[in-house]
Amino acid sequence: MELDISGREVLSIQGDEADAFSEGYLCPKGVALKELDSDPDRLREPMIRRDGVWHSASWEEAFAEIDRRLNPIITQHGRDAVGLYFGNPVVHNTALTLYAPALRSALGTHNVFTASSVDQAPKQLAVALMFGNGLSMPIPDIDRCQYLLILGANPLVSNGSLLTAPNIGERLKRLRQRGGKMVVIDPCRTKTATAADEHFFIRPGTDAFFLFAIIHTLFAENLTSLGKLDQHTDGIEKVKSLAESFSPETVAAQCGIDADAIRTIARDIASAESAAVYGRIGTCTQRFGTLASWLPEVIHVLTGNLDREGGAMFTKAAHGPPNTKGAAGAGRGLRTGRWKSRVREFPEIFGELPVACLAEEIETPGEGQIRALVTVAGNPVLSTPNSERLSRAFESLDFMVSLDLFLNETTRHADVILPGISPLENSHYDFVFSQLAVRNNARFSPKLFEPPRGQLTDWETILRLVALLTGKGLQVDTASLDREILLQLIHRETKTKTSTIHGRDPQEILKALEPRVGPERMIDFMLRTGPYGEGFGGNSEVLSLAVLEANPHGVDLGALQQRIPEVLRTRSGKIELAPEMVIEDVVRLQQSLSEENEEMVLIGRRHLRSNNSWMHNIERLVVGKRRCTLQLNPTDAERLGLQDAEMAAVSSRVGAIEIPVEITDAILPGVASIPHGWGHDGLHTKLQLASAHAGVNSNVLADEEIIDIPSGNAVLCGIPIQVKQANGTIPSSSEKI
Ligand SMILES: Nc1nc2c(c(=O)[nH]1)N[C@H]1C(S)=C(S)[C@@H](COP(=O)(O)OP(=O)(O)OC[C@H]3O[C@@H](n4cnc5c(=O)[nH]c(N)nc54)[C@H](O)[C@@H]3O)O[C@H]1N2
Ligand SMILES: Nc1nc2c(c(=O)[nH]1)N[C@H]1C(S)=C(S)[C@@H](COP(=O)(O)OP(=O)(O)OC[C@H]3O[C@@H](n4cnc5c(=O)[nH]c(N)nc54)[C@H](O)[C@@H]3O)O[C@H]1N2
Ligand SMILES: [Mo]
Repeated sequence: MELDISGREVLSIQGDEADAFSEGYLCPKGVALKELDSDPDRLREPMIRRDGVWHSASWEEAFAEIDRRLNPIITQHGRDAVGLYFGNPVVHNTALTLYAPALRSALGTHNVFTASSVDQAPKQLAVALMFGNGLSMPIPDIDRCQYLLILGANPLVSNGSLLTAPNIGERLKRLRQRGGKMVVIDPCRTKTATAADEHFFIRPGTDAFFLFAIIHTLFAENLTSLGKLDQHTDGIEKVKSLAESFSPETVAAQCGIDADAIRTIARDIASAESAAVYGRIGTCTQRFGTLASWLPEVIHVLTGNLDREGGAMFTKAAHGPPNTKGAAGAGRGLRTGRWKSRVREFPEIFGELPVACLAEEIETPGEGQIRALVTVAGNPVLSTPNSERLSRAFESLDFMVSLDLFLNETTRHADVILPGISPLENSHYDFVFSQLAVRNNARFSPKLFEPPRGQLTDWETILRLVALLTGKGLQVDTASLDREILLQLIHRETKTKTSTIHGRDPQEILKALEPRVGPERMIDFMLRTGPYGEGFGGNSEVLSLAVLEANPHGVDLGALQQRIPEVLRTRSGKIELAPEMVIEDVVRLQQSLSEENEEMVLIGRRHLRSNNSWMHNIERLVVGKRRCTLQLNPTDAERLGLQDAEMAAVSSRVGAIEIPVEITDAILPGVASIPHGWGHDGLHTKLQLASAHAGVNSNVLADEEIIDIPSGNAVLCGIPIQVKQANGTIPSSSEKI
C-alpha cells in the first residue's frame, strides 16, 4: 500500500498501483490502518490488574509482576501448568511470527493452542499426510485456471486466505472472460456465488459426501487421468474402493444436490483443460473437516490437475519454508500424538492441542492442570467454542498475561497486558501468505514510524519474557539474546547437507548480516538461504533483504511452477492418496449417511468491513446497516413466526443468545447464519466504539464437544440450534446504527 504521511501523522492510505502482486487493490481494512494506528483505545502502556482494577504500569513493573507470579507457578506445578494461545494475527505480524517459537520453547509446555484449530487445522493435517508438510497446500492457480469449484469459501468478501490473491474479484472475472467456468457450493448464495456461473445450495456438513460422489463418478465413468502423477502416487485403489459406496444417488438427498448435477460437475472437472477445487472455512470448520479438506486434493490428483498449470500448484516462497529445505522428494512425513491432552486425551498435531479442549484443561484438577495462561494476539473468548465456559475458566486462572493491542473480551481476564506496537511501527514481511499466494512473490515493508520512546518493540517484548522464563532474569540484554537465537538458526543451516551454506562458519555468516538486528536480520538470513537466495555467495543480484529494500513495490518471482516430486516430504516419497489417519474417518461418514437431519443448524459468515473479532473499534468499519443479524430463509421465518428485524432467541446445547432476524432467500431453509467476532458487551473492556456496535457473540452457541475427529478442529458450521421468538425485547437504538 501507499501511505502519505506528514511527521507522525498519516494523511492517506491507498493501494500501491505499482505493486508487483496487488494490482493496486486495497481492502477497506487496509485503509483502516490509519484509524487503528491513532485509536485512543489502543494500549500504549503495560497494564496490571490488581483487585479487579486496571493500572497503567512501566515495562519494568509489568515484567516484575510476571516474574513474581508466573515463575512460582512453573516451579511448583511444572511447565504444563502454563497454557499458551497464539491468535491469528501472530501470522500477520512479522516480529510475532519470528519470535513466537522462542517464547514457546522458553515456556516448554505441552499445552499449546492456536487459532488454527478453529480454522485450517483439517486442511493442514490432510496435506501434511498426503505431501509430507503442513504448509504444502496446493493453491488454485486461478490466473490460468479454466474450471474452478469453490466450496465453503467466499473469497469476494474474505479475499482468499489459503489462496492469497489480491483483487480476487477481478481475477475471477478474468477466469470467466477467458471461457473458464466457476461453480460455487454453499448453503448461502454469497457474493461469490452470485458472481459464479452456477451456485448449488448444500446442506452444511455434507461436502464430504458430495466430493466422494464426484470421485465415485470419476471412477465409474473412467474419467480418471493422472498423467505424470501416476508414478508418484500411492493409494489409488484404496480411494476407489472407499468411493464405491458414495454414488451420486446415495448422497443427493443428504447434500441437497441433484445426482445429475453432481455427475455433470465431475465430468466438467475431468474434461476441463485445467481445474481446481478450493474449500475454506465451510469445509474446514465442520464435522467432517478433514475428509472435506482431503477430498479436493484427491480430485486434483485423479484428474491430473495437481501440479498442473491452471490446476492446483505448490507455491515456492522466498523465505525457504520446510518444503524447500532438506533432501528434495522425500522426508520425515508427519508425526502426531507425541503427547495427548489430559482430559479428552486428544493427540497433539503439529505440536498443538485443539482449542476446543482449553476450558476443560483449565477446569479439571490434577497434574498438568492449566493454572496460568499466556495469550499472544488472540481473542479466544469471542473466537472459540462455548465462550461463556471459556470466560469462566479464564476467571479461575491463578495468573494470565496477554500480549495484545487492546483491553478486550479476552485480555480483560489477564493480570498483565503487554501492549504491541502499531502496525505502522513494525516492519513487515509476509511469511505465511507468500507461501499461499497464486504467484511467487516477495516484498518488504519497512516500518514507517519509530515506536514512542520507552515502548518496547514486539520482538523485544517476547525476548524479555523468554529471559525471565529461562532464568536469565529481568535485566537482560535483548540484543545478545537475539544474536544467540539467530546463531542457533545459522548453526542448524550450516549443518544441513543440502543448504547453500553447508559447512560454512556460523560466525562468518553472522558477520555478513551486520549491521542488521532483530526481525530484519532474520528475514535477510532466511531470504539469502532460501530458494531464490544467493547463499551468502556475494551475488547482489539475487534475493536478499537489500534487494527487497531496493524494490519497494515487491519482486515478482513468476507464475507458479511445477514442483512434483521435488516438493514431496513424505517418508515414501510418494503422494499418499489414502493416509490411514484420514480414511479411518470414512466409517464415521458412512454412519452419518443414515442419520436424521437436524431441523435447524447454524453457520457463520464474513463481511468485507469486519476482520474476525478485533477491528470493530474503527468507525469506518462499523458504520452502516446493522450486520450482526440472524439470517433466516422466509420459510423458516414463517414457520417460527418471526418478522424481519424482530428479536429471535437462539439456543444450543451450550448457550443462548438473542439477536435480530434478517429474512433472506439467499440462505437455505433449515440453516441460520450469524457472523462471528461480535458481542462487545463493554464490560471491563476499553473498546468504546465497538461497545456501541456490540452485536452478539455467536460462539456462545458453538459446542466445544463437537469436533472434527481426526484434526480436533472445532465445528463452527452446522451447529444444531433451536430458534424461537424472543420475549418482546426490541433492539436497542445503538444496535440499529
Ligand atoms: N473481510 C474479511 N476477510 C477475511 C476475514 C474476515 O473476518 N473478514 N477473516 C480471514 C480469515 S482468518 C479467514 S480463515 C478467511 C476465511 O475465508 P472464507 O472461508 O472464504 O470466509 P467465509 O466468509 O467464512 O466463508 C465460508 C463460507 O462457507 C459457507 N459454509 C458454511 N458451512 C458450510 C458447509 O458445510 N459447506 C459448504 N460448502 N459451505 C459452508 C458459508 O456460508 C460461507 O459462505 O477469511 C479471511 N479474510
Ligand atoms: N463461529 C466462528 N468462529 C470463528 C470463525 C468462524 O468462521 N466462525 N473463524 C475462526 C478463524 S478462521 C479465526 S482465524 C479465529 C481468530 O481467532 P483469534 O485469533 O483468537 O481472534 P481474532 O479476532 O483474530 O483476535 C486477534 C487478537 O489479536 C490482537 N492483535 C491484532 N494485531 C495484533 C498485533 O499486531 N499484536 C498483538 N500483540 N496483538 C494483536 C487483537 O487485538 C485481538 O485481540 O476465529 C475463529 N472463530
Ligand atoms: Mo482464520
